[in-house]
Amino acid sequence: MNQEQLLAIAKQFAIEGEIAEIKPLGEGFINDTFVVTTAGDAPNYILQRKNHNVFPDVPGMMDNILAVTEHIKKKVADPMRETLTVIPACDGKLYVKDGENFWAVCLFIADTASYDRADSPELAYQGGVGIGRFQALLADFDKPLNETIKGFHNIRWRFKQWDETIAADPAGRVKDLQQEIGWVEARRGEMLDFWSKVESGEIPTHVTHNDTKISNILFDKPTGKVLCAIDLDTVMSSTSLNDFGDAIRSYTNTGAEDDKNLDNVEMSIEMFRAYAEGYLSEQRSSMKQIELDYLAFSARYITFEQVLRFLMDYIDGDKYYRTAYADHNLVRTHAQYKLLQSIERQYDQMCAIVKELS
Ligand code: ADP
Ligand code: GN1
Ligand code: MG
Repeated sequence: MNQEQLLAIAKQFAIEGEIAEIKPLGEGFINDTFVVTTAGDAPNYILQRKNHNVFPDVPGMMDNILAVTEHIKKKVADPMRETLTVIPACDGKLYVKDGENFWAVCLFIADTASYDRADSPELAYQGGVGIGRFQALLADFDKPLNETIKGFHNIRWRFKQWDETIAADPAGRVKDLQQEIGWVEARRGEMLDFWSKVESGEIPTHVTHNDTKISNILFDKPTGKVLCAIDLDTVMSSTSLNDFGDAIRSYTNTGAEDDKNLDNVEMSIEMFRAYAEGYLSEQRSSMKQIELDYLAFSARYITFEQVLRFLMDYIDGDKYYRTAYADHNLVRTHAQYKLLQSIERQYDQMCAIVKELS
């Protein structure tokens, strides 16, 4: 997309001020994100092309985002900074449809920092506070939410997709992946056992974020404290354990999600403790015993799910995640599997920490 095309899209939103520049931001796996800078005192904006192959109902997704952010705004001291602000299009819709593509805009929150990895326990603690608070603010949200991605963290559904993808083998890669497929199959039973507890209602469901990696949290630059959860595309009803598990997958990894050097990848127990401490400081009193009992397990669950999803996409011929080179999804699979093994090795210690903190 060139500046002119981007400008033509941005101008269809109810943006204040004169647009000075539109620049790409970051390297998302799913959406394309741009910063819209305006001249003078007007605010800046985030413009996003939402990936409608991943999100089949972008209007429904935007309705979810508007509903939860309006709910949060009523409860916080600084409503323009402590959650996203959706900027509608000039015609009142929450998106602009341009051919095949859907676009959305929100306010750019200034004086914030975001990170790709946690480099201090203090940051991990703050991240835990951020997600704990996000869930607490939405605990009394009682409108139905659209299911923006079917069965997103439902491992029974993921195994259905997995079985179909392996049977179809569209890229002819299955024959070379027997070891990796074995990693997934060896854990099928325990993962389904956990999910049956969610299906039966034993583990309750709440409004959850569902994509809690560290880059989806904004921190306030002047104070270093957590400000808000962003990237609300996957806000849906699920177990809050998924938000904890996905954050642990991200904050505790001593390497990168796609590290080629597996020696870099371990689960840092120090970061685990810090994140759990922050999260429980907000959530401890509202959690059921069974949620505490499975808190540490959720890190195994979500990291396993990520191994399955990266490998499934590789088998499928790389259709879901954006990749930077030919076997990127396989590299991600190996790095996440190394992390899963590290989590499994330290699981007893993780359970002991949760017990101590709760
Ligand atoms: P993606 O779907 O590509 O992951 P995100 O919504 O997470 O897109 O945005 C990518 C990055 O852009 C974030 O990690 C953050 O650094 C920055 N960002 C996104 N929204 C805002 C915002 N409203 N204010 C400031 N920075 C933002
Ligand atoms: C994607 O959109 P982003 O980059 O925040 C993915 C997550 C994965 C993550 C892995 C909608 O998150 O589920 O955990 O990549 N989001 C979607 O880094 O599939
Ligand atoms: Mg993101």
